[in-house]
Amino acid sequence: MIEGYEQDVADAEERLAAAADLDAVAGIERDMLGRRSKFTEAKRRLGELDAGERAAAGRRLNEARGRVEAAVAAARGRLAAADRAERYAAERLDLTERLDLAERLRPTERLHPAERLRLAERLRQQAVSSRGRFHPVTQARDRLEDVFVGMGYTVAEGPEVETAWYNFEALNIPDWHPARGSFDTIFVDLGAPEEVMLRSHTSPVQIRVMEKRKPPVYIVAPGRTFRTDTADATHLPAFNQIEGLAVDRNITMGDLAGTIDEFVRAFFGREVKSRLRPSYFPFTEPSAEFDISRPDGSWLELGGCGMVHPNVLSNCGIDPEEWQGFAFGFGIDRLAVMRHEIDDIREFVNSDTRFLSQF
Ligand code: FA5
Repeated sequence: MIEGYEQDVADAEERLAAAADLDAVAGIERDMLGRRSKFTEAKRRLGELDAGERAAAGRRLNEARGRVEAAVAAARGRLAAADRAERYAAERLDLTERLDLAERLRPTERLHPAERLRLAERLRQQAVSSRGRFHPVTQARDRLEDVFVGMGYTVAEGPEVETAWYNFEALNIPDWHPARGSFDTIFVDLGAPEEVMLRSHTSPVQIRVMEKRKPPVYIVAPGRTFRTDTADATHLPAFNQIEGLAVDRNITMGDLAGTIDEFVRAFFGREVKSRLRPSYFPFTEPSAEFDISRPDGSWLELGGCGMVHPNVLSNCGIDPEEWQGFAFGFGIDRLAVMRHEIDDIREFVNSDTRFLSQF
């Protein structure tokens, strides 16, 4: 009674691996492990064996059941994943769909006018409630602008394609400087003699603003930035930064710390812990990196900041003896991740409306 399982188990494994749906798996499980199965029957009859034989037979039986159970679990896992993928594909929204009310009302032509009116109003409300909304990163950008405008800053912009002068040199990063390597720059070949690239940070906007405007200057510059970074839970190759620049008389590191503190409170609207760590950027001296605490107690780096380097001011025709400044550059996508307690920054670019409609 305990022989011949090897073949039964191998057959079951094969059938489970080929099972096309969860019902088929349940059927095989019932046949093999159910109350009326050969295994259950054999277990009942173990008592008929003498003690020596019983232990060995019991072990063999358990082993065989274990293999079938494992194959059932594997088949369920495989089919559940396939089912999920299929459901996601089926539920995907066609964002080009147009809500054509006139078309949808055509079958109601024979209804009483009052009834038609009620129906039209219901359809209109449905259309309004399924209307699109701003992407959470755009919402974060708007909110950041509001916070800084409230603090007296104006909003500046710069191009996404930059020359080496703006992206690096004017920022005190000459071409021999090792810091150039740390920006993982994406270069663009436009056939021009000068080096052209997708900007690797929003700091070039500092230069563009200071070239045109004389101090005092208080600006923020949000925008897209690009690096050869591989996407992971905290990185995207195309991401957003917000640059801040304040140039005035008698500006100190204390003003910088106070500004960051104020912005964190206004942006998050709750108590979050933040810290400044000494760091290095060629365009600021001294420099710091700015982290905020995650719910699990770990720290996420949000950006860099520091006192504008005198060479950067001079490069823009501003006398560093007379004027001082501070600057910062934060990742907007990371700010949005923190604000909504999202685990993976890649969610922002998957364009899954079920995810995006939560914000
Ligand atoms: C800079 O880009 C400096 N320009 C910041 C700065 C400005 C310093 C002004 C001093 C004065 P960094 O490479 O550390 O520094 O990037 C700043 C922030 O951008 C990071 O802290 C992070 O929040 C965000 N960031 C950088 N790379 C990525 C990426 N691949 N994906 C998402 N966010 C990123």
